[in-house]
Amino acid sequence: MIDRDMQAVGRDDYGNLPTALDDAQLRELARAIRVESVRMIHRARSSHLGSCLSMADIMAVLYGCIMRFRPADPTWADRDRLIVSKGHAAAATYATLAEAGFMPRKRLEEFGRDSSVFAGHVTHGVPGVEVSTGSLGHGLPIATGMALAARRSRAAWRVFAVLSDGELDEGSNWEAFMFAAHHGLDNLTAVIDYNGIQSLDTVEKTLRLEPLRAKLESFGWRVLDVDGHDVRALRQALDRATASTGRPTAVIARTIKGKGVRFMEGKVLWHYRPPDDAEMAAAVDELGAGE
Ligand SMILES: Cc1ncc(C[n+]2csc(CCOP(=O)(O)OP(=O)(O)O)c2C)c(N)n1
Ligand SMILES: [Mg+2]
Repeated sequence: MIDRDMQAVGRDDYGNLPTALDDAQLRELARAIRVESVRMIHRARSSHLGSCLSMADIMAVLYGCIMRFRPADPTWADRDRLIVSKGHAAAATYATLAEAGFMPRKRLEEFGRDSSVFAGHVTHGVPGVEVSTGSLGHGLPIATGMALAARRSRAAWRVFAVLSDGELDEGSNWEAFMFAAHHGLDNLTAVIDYNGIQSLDTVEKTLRLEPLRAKLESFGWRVLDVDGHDVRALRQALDRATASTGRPTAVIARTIKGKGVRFMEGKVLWHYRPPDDAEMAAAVDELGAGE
């Protein structure tokens, strides 16, 4: 196991994490993202903890073994780009970036403070953030444009977008799905955090998405369907996605909202509600960091 402090992991001359963390290290990274998310949202009395816990493994795998980036040089021209389209999951996004080395973990304490750049929705200006998000349905259209730009400039960098399932209610996504397939953007990967819950109810009751796989395939995408909490399965899917030729890839990552904290798992409540002191302590205890 790596040290809980990812800053201590051996890095190359550019401050990068080792190119590929192993499965145990990826799980440890995901756990660190979850613990930080709990603490940040508790401290700021903010929202969207369930959303953050849902995507921790996806973020760990993307930053731990898939994406190419240099934390000491966040705007390195050849970096892979990630758009976190479910921008309400800001705590997990900032925690991932801190764990990946873009900034000291201490900076996460700024989350939700007045006039801090660490706003409650993913905000450009935080080291490593490509684009501000939060208004759902914009991330994939932006990622698609970036992927087309990379293609046209013959650049080798890839584009990833992390979307939520409720977010697919936004019609703009479907225009982007159509556009990306039309242009054969095989440098684009969309990861859909498919937890089955949106703000107020289940996806099924709010606006049915199924059959999602068939819909995406009919739009011309390659589709991979995986357990979104199994780091090995995620890694294999994302490796396959980046090796895809001729078509963009969608990874349907089946997740549980609130994953890792039993009393939050699968509950709509924790979309908005921050944990109180006792709930925070119980959550951190269960995640294994102690207090
Ligand atoms: C355009 C737009 N409409 C409404 C909202 C308010 N809102 C915030 S999160 C959310 C849905 C959350 O569910 P989901 O998209 O499935 O994300 P999850 O938290 O489950 O990953 C909504 C409707 C928003 N951010 N943007
Ligand atoms: Mg959802």
